Amino acid sequence: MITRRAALKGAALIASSPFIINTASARNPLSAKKMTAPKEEVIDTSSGKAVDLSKLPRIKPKLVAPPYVHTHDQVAKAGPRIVEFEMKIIEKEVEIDDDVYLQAMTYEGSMPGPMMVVHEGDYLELTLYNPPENSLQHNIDFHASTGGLGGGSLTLVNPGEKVTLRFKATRPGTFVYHCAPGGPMIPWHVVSGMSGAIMVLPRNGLKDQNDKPVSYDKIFYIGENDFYVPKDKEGEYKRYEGPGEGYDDMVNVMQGLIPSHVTFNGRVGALTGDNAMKAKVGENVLFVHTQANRDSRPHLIGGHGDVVWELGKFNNKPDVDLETWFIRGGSAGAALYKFRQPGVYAYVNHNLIEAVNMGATAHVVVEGKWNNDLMEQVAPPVEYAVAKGGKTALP
Ligand SMILES: [Cu+2]
Repeated sequence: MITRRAALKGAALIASSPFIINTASARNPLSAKKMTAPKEEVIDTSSGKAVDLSKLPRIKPKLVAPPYVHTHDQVAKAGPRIVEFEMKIIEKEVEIDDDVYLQAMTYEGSMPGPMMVVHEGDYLELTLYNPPENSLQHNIDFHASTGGLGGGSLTLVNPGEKVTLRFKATRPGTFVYHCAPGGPMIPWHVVSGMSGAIMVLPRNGLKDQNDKPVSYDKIFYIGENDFYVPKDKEGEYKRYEGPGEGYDDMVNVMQGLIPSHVTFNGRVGALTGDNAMKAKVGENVLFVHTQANRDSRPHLIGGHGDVVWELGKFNNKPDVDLETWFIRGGSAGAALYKFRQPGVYAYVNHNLIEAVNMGATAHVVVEGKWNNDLMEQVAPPVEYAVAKGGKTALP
């Protein structure tokens, strides 16, 4: 019998599939051979020994859209628990810049997807919904998890299906999650918006470079996306009816490795102007920065990274006093900074072409009193090369 799932995955039956593109049908820019799945891939876990977690308490935090993060304790108040989340995959058209549209694929409608926070030793249990109105197969690969392609093999869901995955958070740090539905679908879904981050906090909270406890008053979560929007012959950005329609064009742009846009939180200006992040002088702010596909170079203009987990993994000693830190594609890092001066800070990718011309700029508006000891304009601008006309010592 051919199940619906098999039909969706089987290349021979693609013509009859109601879905435009799925894992097996996509044209691989390199080789079709690479798409053959080895039989060892674990696509269900029923052969494993049952684990009894019935005694563990459960909580179910409500996810919130970035740059905000759901409420959480920094220091765990009790022992491990099961932290349940629900996420819906939403395919929708998004305006990523004025008059530039992307057929986006998202977790919960935002880019990046919402951040999940748990503590080391907790179990994260996610129910992932792929609503029937979607056109594609999706899944989730948690870099924080162990085995099963990060959960990717166990969470493939067709439109109209849901799945629940549980994994134990054994390594503290900030980690990327992203969609990875096989072969050339993987980069396409990721650069269409399907990535996010999870933070696994040490049970006793964060420690600085001297092993002293540190905490944050506020946390902001910034996801950088590289987008590859195709242009028509006139050089205008193209707009498509659905994700599948733009696939071939977008792959052509992607193969050049030069994005059309590099944005924070899914849109040029998503975190500037009225949407700027807000803080106060004296506040300790944790910036979590994620990039699922490409390298990024966070820099806070006018500030620093006081304590930076550049690799995002809290068992490693953090760096201090950084000017710019490096986020490898496929990772998330964290930087703690205490604001000492009021004003507007620009939080950028310090490839300045990407920041200014392509979109990777955010603002932090900081309230408080100016400190002239740290910086003072000793003399305001005055003209210094004064014209000689009208001045003479001659009799
Ligand atoms: Cu996907």
